[in-house]
Amino acid sequence: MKRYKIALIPGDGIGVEVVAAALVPLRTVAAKHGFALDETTFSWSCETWLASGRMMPEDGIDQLRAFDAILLGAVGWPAKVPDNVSLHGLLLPIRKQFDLYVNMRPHRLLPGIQGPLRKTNFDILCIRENTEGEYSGAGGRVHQGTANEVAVETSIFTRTGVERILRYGFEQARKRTGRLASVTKSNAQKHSMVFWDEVTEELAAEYRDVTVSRYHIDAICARMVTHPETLDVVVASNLFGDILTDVGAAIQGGLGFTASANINPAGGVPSMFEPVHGSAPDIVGHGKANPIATIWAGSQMLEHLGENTAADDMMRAVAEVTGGSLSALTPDCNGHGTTTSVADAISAAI
Ligand code: GGG
Repeated sequence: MKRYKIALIPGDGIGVEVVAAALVPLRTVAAKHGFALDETTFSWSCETWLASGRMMPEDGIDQLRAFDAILLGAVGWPAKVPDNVSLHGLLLPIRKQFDLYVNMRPHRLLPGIQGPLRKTNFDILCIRENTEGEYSGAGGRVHQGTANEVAVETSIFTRTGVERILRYGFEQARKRTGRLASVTKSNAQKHSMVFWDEVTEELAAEYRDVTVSRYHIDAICARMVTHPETLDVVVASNLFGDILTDVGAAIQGGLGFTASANINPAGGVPSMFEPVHGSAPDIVGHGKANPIATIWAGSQMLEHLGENTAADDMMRAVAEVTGGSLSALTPDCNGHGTTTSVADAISAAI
């Protein structure tokens, strides 16, 4: 029997609840399709930071290196730990150290889910650059606490970084409907974003079968609401992709539905799968968290591991449950279900 070593990082808040829930259908689908998930839990979180001053041990990245994949819940407990500390101490180092430069976030409505738009016929794959750009962490502050205080946050766009994420997007567009939207703000940002546009043009000459549209971030945010069906593969920088995928989450019914795959296409390191949502301290312990984003991320993980039939089976089961009685879903879908009852129903459908 094939066995996969899976590192679980439930993290903070509802991250703990949704990871525990997602494991139920994951174990069921693994048993059904004849493979095993060997799980190891790393309880790295804001609690770890409060106890040790670190979000993960110094050798945390090395501890994760031997795994086939990582399933992460959520990071952040702003009442006790500044959000920039928790993010730069756990999630971002994993993305950067393992060079998980592709962040793939699908946006489509599951059966039975209405969403806030009149339109339902959209299927968007957002591909966010995941290791550099506005999240580079380069910068600093001087003259802190004085009237002359200065804060500098430098975006870093390398040819390697921009070209490989766009190339990944072109390849995905080829596999889908042959349409790619490249997102910048190159009228205002005349260095980095003009460079992004130039690399897009260079690659477009190589991928003549792909139709390329260029959008400014503000325009594509609006388009995602008014004409989402006109978009297919969308490639954006780190920050723009993060913002845009919250719009994507909104149109697909909320953050409880949006999954995220952090991938190093070259392999050799564990890729990481997570729901897009955060730790949601306001609903912790209420059993209200929607587990579907994490279950969808689990399906992305299975696909990445090469267990495509199991991945499809899991999404079929998700669709069967969302397409059934809405009252069985969690309160974000106006249902009366709980995190565990939804996960159990998906497991039963498998
Ligand atoms: N599910 C992981 C999580 O907690 N995400 C919240 C977040 O703010 N992530 C930052 C990012 O993806 O850039």
